[in-house]
Amino acid sequence: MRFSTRAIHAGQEADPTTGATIVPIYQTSTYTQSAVGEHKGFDYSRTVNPTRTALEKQLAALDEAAFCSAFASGMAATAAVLNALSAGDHVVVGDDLYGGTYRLFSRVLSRYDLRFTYVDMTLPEAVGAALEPRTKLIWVETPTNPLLKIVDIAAIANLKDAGQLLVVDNTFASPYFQSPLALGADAIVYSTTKYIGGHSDAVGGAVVTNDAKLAETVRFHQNAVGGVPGPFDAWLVMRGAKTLALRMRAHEANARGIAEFLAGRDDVESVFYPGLRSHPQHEIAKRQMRGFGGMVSFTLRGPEARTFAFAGRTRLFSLAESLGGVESLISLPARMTHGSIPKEERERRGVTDRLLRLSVGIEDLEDLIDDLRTALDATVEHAHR
Ligand code: P1T
Repeated sequence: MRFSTRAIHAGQEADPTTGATIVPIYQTSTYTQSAVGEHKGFDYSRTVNPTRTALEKQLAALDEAAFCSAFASGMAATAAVLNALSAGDHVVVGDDLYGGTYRLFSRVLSRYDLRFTYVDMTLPEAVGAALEPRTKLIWVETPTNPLLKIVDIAAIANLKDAGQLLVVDNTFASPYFQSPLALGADAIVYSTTKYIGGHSDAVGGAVVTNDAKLAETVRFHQNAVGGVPGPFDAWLVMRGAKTLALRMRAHEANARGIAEFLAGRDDVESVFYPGLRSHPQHEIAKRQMRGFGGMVSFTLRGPEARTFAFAGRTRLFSLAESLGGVESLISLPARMTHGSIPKEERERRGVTDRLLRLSVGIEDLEDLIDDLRTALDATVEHAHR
């Protein structure tokens, strides 16, 4: 079956008790047993819940994978993968990544004696050079947040040995535009809060894999640590995921239009969008993705004050964290999503106070461009000061 059919049908069997066509929200924490240990496969909702199970089957199918565990957030999903490691293990990580992932690695897990080396993953040789005998995990985000760098997943997969896991955070591309498992990754992590849920109304995460042993380890920690989504959130993510293909196509068409609009303005300094021919990894993106996604980052000419004024000036683009919903958002990563990375470190990586990030929604493109044009024109005097 093809993508949209899987998105709409996988895991979505009619309810066995009532025939309800849509999977019900099983809002229960527990299940009545007919005798001690005798039940219908459900004993306690941290361990298993039918609504969550339906979501997990659907999400596994989106990546044509065998296994999925759903989590209460993208961070809980990330933490569950890292739970597979032991003290003393080493991780190689990209140096441009979501600030919350950096915070989890640098301020929580490093206290458990896990070691992290950050490298520019657009250079596979830098990844190769960072590998150590104790390296157990290579953590890739691509496209990266917020600079939209593209990491060549297959090239990195070729570097690793059997004892090393390659995990790709596929949140920005979504399973519609990128299939990391087919490129050699061992597992995929999602924040389902973003494109998969798609409506900015639920927080969630997922780990997807074909590796039965890894799947069992993640499932064990899902239950043992307990970062599970409630039935209603699982249901919201599941409902959103059914329209992922339609939405991703619309996000991409709008993002492409906006990237081109911005690139054509004299008062815009640089535009980061993997779909632009000028993007340094455009060829890799073309090869490993089926589309370039809905995220666009850019910097304006002029002083920092203009960037701040502009960010507060758009009307359709709400100034807000997060991404991947139908509505457009604008953010200042250095002050918002990446604020937990120390300033010096952040700026070394290119996440300056002048970087703006758009999550381009699926409104009418002309309205979105009008909104940006109005805000740019209103702040243009700053640019020439
Ligand atoms: O917010 P949560 O569902 O826990 O997901 C964390 C996460 C993981 N991976 C990537 C690539 C992400 O972008 C995120 C969350 N990011 C934002 C909230 C943001 O605005 O960038």
